[in-house]
Amino acid sequence: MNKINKILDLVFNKKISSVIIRIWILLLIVFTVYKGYILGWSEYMLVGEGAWSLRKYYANKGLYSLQYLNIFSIMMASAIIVLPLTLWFLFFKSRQLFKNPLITYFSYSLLICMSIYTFIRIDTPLNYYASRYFLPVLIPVLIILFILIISKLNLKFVIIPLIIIICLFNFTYNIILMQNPIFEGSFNLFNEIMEEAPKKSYIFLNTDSYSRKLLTLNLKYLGDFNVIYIGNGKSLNQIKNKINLYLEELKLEECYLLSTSLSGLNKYYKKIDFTFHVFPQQILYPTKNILLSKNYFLYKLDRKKITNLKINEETFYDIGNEDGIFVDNMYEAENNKFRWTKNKSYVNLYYYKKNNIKLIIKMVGPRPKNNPASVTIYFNDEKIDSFIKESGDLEYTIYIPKDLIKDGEVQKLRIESNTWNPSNYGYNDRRNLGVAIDWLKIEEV
Ligand SMILES: [Ca+2]
Repeated sequence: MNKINKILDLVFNKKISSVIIRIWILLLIVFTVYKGYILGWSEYMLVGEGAWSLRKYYANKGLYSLQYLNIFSIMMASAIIVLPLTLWFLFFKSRQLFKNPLITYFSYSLLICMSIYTFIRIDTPLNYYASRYFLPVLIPVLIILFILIISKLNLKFVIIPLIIIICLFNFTYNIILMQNPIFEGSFNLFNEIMEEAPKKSYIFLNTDSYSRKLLTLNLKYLGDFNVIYIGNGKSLNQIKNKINLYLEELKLEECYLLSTSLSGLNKYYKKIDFTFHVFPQQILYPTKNILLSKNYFLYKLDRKKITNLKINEETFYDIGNEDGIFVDNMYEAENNKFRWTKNKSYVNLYYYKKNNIKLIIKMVGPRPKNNPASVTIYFNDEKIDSFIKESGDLEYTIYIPKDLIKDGEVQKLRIESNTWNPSNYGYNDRRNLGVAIDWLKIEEV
């Protein structure tokens, strides 16, 4: 015990602690500058798995990369000025400050937390979400320490401007968030479902995970429904089997199926359009949200109807016009006519027969002379063709052997290409555009 006390005495001695803490702060700064340089100006951190694979979007991008440093989000979470001021005072007023052992204690605590988010983990892909790591301990410690420092140094004259800066910073975001509510409009969706399905019915969800989160609890509480999630699978046979198993197990005669992916079923459906907002995946706190839309398809089913469920094949896909269920990862529809692809975009083809087919893709839109699109087409993840698309219209035909078609499932078409940015050519459009697609057509051969 004596030894521990002696160590504590040393560590909390104001001269020694002022040396330790100043060296510590210097190390933090030097390390952060060094790693910031590595992150922003080298390819070293481009590799990473899981969430860290997102580094390919932000590493090696110069100053832009630095927003992804944890220290940057810690500053964002504490009104920008609190952390730099705290470190400044600890460094330059250390002797005076460490007369108060509480300040010494909180300074060590802060530096331990800061070390975790610098030495151990320097960056985060989504700082806005990562803020939750800082909130429980680091931010309270920082704020308490900051208050202790202000009162110890008797900095009355800076308190008013400080409060103004902090309030301005926080209220700016709060006001913007209040002006852009994200959960607007979903009540209509629940109402539309409740109009069709009586209370306490069984509803099977065959949806993406966003819809699962949105619908499961809300339908349970609002309509007293029994909600069962059966995955996001797109194979009709799997869905039929799953629902049949549940009906047998629960001894049910009837149920409902709500799906985001099975648009081509032959009957019994009500289509519900749903528009909703999401925050964009970006590093700073969101100041706007993006409007997205989805189509839900509601089916009323019993055992007989389930057995008879067949899919109407679609052979014509009009992109840009009511195409929400076909397209994935493309830009918004323009003039109800076409959509631009990104460097990787998808079209879901509701074609279920094992046939040799040809797929005709109609592309439109400009493209700079010195930068044509080099397009590669994948069908169910198999590379099947590649070609060059220059400015203007192009109807391109691709032959697909029946071996590549998945029986009874939705076929996935992936379109990859290099992109061009119109803002580099004098247009007021900062998107990275691939090719503009007007329609696709399947013909059996
Ligand atoms: Ca079209």
